[in-house]
Amino acid sequence: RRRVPVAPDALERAALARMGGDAAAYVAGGAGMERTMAANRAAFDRYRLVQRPLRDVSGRDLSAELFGRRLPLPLLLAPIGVLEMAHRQADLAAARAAAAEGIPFIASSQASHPLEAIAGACGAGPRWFQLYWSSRNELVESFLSRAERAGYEAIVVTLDTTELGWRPRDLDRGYLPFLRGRGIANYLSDPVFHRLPAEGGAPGEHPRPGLGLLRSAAELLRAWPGNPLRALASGEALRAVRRFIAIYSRPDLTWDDLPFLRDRTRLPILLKGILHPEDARRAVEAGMDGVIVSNHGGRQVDGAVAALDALPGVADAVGGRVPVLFDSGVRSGADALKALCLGARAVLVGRPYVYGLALAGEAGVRDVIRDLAADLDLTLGLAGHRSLGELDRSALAIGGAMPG
Ligand code: HOC
Repeated sequence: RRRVPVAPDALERAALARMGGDAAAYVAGGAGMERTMAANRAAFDRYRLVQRPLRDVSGRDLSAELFGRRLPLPLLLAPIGVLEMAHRQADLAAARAAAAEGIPFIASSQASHPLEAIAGACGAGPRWFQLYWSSRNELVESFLSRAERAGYEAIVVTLDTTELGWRPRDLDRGYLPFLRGRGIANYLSDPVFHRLPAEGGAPGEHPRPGLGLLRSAAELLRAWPGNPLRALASGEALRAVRRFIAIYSRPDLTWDDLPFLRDRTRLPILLKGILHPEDARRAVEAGMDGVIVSNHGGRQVDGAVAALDALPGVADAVGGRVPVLFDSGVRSGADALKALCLGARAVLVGRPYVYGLALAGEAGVRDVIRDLAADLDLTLGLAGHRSLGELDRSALAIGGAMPG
């Protein structure tokens, strides 16, 4: 099988070369001038590990507890849509890899397979379900009950993508890989989705004719009778895409909507996309069970605060009442360790596992998880710590200032 490089840059290069132009642009790209993506990486450099020798770091323990389950590692596979772009088996291969390593797989609403099939691929392994809060609450209810029946253990509500961000790389390529990736298989497997009214709102055309999702989707679908979106279109592709986007988008979502969700599931709910301490406090007050500090890997807002810079404030605001998880930019064991020191209970890994998937399917995802785990274990020990419970900000020099 194809070799999966250990070095993060080499991993990315090899995977993007294998995926090819359109898919590579979609996965690797971000919002606007990609300043948020750059800021996410740069933030890791402002926090430095301060090694503490002579502390017997044999017998290390990387386990973390989340919602009553002890995980062998403080890692989760982030929810990522349209994985079919990276590999034919998409979410199924990634879910099997996560299960083999004992870490949660967070299945995306935008998955390339029905959520039940992904649950099957997880076997006895932990799985969480990520929800895009559709404009149709009946679809939200349906996703929730399907997720509960399929044995998902938590719901992750992504709050920063109620509309798709401005992504120049994809706009210039007409979002072809996104549509080709069939990232709506999970929707198509939902009976409520099929019953929703044929016309759905007006998402708005792209301001520049010739560019953008709606226009390019229409062109693509006319040339491509096999695309599942076509089944919804009853002859008119543009109408089908417009309908899907109207169902997907929920720009009017507010804090007042959260009780709707709270009342409809017994599963823990985590809000993903929290950056402001005040929002973190509100999440806890609204009865949420966890928050995920994330800027969606820099894919939504250009020039946003680096997720790592937002983490300490969120952790302070939450004050240990619910777990805080971290997402956006983790590429190495040292990155994960810094997030754990700044208050994260565990971290989500995104693009790196897509790269492993693109290169070697399930085995490639396992390689990425194992490399990250080994790097984290070694770095933890060399920095002078034996378990995650020992970690806090005193293990870091922040912006050049030594602790204590
Ligand atoms: C039209 C809806 O999380 C990403 C995904 C978003 C997919 C939603 C597409 O690309 O960041």
